[in-house]
Amino acid sequence: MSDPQPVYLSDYQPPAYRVTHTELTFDLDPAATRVKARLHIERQATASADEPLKLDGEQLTLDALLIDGNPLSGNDYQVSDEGLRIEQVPARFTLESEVQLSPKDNTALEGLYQSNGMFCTQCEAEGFRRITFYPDRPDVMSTFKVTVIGDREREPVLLANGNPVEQGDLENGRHFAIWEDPHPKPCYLFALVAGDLHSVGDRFTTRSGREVSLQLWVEQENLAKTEHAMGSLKRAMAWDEQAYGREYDLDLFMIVAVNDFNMGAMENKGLNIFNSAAVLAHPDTATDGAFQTVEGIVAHEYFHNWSGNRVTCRDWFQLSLKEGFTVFRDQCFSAETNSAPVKRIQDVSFFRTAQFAEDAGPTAHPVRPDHYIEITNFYTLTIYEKGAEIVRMLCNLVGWDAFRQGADRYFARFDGQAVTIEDFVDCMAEASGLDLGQFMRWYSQAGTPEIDAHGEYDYAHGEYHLTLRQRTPATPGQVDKEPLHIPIAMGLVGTKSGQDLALTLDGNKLGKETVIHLREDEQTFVFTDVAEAPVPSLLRNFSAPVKLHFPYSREDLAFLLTQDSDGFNRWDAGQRLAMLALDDLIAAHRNGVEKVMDSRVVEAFRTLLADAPADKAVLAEMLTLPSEAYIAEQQPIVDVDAIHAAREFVRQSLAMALRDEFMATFEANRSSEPYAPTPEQIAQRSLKNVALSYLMSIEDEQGVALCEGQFAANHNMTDVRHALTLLVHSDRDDLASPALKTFGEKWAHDPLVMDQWFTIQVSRPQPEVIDRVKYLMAHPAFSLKNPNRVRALIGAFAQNRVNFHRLDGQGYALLADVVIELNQLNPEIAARLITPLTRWQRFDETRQVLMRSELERIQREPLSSNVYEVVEKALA
Ligand code: B3K
Ligand code: ZN
Repeated sequence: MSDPQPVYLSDYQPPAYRVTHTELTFDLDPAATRVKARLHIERQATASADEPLKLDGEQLTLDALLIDGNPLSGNDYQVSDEGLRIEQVPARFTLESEVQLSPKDNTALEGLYQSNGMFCTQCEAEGFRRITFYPDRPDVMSTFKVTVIGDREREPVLLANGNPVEQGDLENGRHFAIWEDPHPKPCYLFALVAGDLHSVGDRFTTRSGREVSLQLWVEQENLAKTEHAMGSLKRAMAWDEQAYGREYDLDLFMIVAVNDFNMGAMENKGLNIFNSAAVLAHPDTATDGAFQTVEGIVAHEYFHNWSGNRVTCRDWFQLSLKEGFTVFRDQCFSAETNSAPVKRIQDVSFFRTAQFAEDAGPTAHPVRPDHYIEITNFYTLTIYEKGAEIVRMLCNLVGWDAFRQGADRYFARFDGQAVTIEDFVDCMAEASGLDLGQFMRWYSQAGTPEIDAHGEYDYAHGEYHLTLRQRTPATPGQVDKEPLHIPIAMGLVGTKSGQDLALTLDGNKLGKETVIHLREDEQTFVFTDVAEAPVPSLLRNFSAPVKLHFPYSREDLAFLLTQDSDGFNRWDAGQRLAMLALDDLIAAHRNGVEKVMDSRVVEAFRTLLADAPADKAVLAEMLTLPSEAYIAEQQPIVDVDAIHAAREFVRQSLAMALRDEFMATFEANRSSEPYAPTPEQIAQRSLKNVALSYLMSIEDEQGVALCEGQFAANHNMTDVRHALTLLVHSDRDDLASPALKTFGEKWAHDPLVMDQWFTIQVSRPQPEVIDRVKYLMAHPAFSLKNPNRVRALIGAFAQNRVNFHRLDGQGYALLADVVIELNQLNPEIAARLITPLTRWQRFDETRQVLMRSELERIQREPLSSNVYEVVEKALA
């Protein structure tokens, strides 16, 4: 807890010693688990004979240490806070150690801990050092043999990675299981689970005929919530074979659901461990969104088996090598199993809201950072989502066929190795013949590039001149930025024909859509033989993670909204049009001027409703206004109240003007079909629920009745939750209170549903919410020790823009209090929770002072390295 020091990428040294084989024995006990390790260690040829052996280890009580069977005396080694050091070791030897640890006191949920009485592990990134002394770095890869000993009654099920080789009874009511994983792996992929678990099983036959047994392990009461995850797993296994030619490589694949988990899930070899929220789903308890999340995360973790496990990262600076690639893979999978345009719209809208904010704040960092204090703080939107956007750009630049060949090369060449981002990009360059030198800057340069575009149609010559200028704003520690290689997918839409025009650039006929490569600070592209005046459709399908500014008129946007052949850009045109109207209304609110609704937005929405696109899910997205968080990102100084007022005004104006259309849309999309999370049903429900939101925004009497009816009908959680949210967020306590009470009583036994109950209440726009948060923190279903509960209550409150940013600072103080308490219990979650406070520069002077003073209050505490790093950056 004293002045944590940064680690630098430039300091990377290959390991002096490797572990070729690891044998572990766990004698499980909540307060005193004993871990015996037998490590087969070899000095690397490149290391000198007097190189000391340094093993990582934290919070371990060392009871025995032997080299080749000979006990070491206290003078032969040193143990510090960071680990174990042995000055002299042979070139090749076995090291045996025995340590003791207390899983029940492990509230950080890293290493070996207990969740609801169940033993489980989380080792990525550096949790293994809390289990035994070991070179805890991803470039040390070893085979593992693991013996787990537990209580027959308390822990009837004993699991670890790989294949089961033996099990049996011991005396005193104990029993054991032995597992062997033949694939060398870094220790961050180690996993152990022991508890009273029940499984559902299934099978999958791989393309080459390997029979894989699939097991999903849960607590007994959750057995009915496993079907969707199992189906998702099988779809993911088939997809990876078909899309990437990747087969599963063991005879057994297991997923375990645990209640206390810091992240979504973990891709441990053969034994994925999941946050129960990311794996359990039942129509009565999970929304459509949750079903889709489960499918995406199950696929993501499965895909890691190749992109991450078989080929892993050399060091943690390369984290995006596995995460960016794997997110890209899961995005493509979900796009294929659901509505592809909607998947892209949802991903991009999240990205532009949350990752852009990260890039614009004090914790901005490159996709490959060059230093960190606490690697746990770098599991960020930049590493994951921007990393995925970079991989997507690569795919678009080289084309799918070359991309797939590049991926094949990568997996073949580096199988069983720990490698770097260059290794990946080199494979893509080799497969495509493209020079990706300049492209590599995407990995080292932080910040969101902005492109100022303008275009001119030359009637006399039938030419369209498109000029693009790029700049990337300074980010902490990176003032000067170099131009990036930016692929811009585009078309020119003829204003007369409404069609994509044929594109000719430098004499080359390019079809009706092309990707232009922006490489310089400024470039002009001259399209010739342009038959009519066009409106450009730029950055189609969000072909690069940039902000693109083009001086579109509202007429241009209304035109693109209906005419653009790119579904994503049609949606985006609607968002841009709404943004222009919102900007005016925000200004009106600030200046105390009467708000007037832009009739062009109303007419655009009327057209959408009358002449609806075939994909109802796309329509639902098009009818959804930019979120308050997204609007805030577009403002130079965030005025939370003006944004809220302006957005509400637009919602209500649309609802009043188009009341009958929304009513008709609602009626046309009601259904009493049995629930299924199919794309068609999800699309229909989302459209119906968007219509209901508009009706409820004006508390339309008939709308209220429909909403109450939907809540009471209890048809599925998507509809119930949506109706409950609308009732609770309305201004009517007579609607909110009884619904909350009914729901809370009905689901008191189900923590994941109670999380939704917490979130809905603390997201209310009404000002007394702050008291509600405090009251709910004392609710028996709440616990600061459970990350899901913290996210559902505290995390959700911090997203409640009008109330978190109250002018009396109470919202900030509440968050800081929780961060201070969690800093002791769970530093990883505490550090994540601070994020909204780190964005203080974006607000007005009064709020800046309040936010900073809370950060300073946190800074005065004795801090974990996690919280220390974030606060330090935020106040720098
Ligand atoms: N690889 C894990 C990350 C867990 C790290 C937690 N400190 C989840 C994933 O990306 O699949
Ligand atoms: Zn991942």
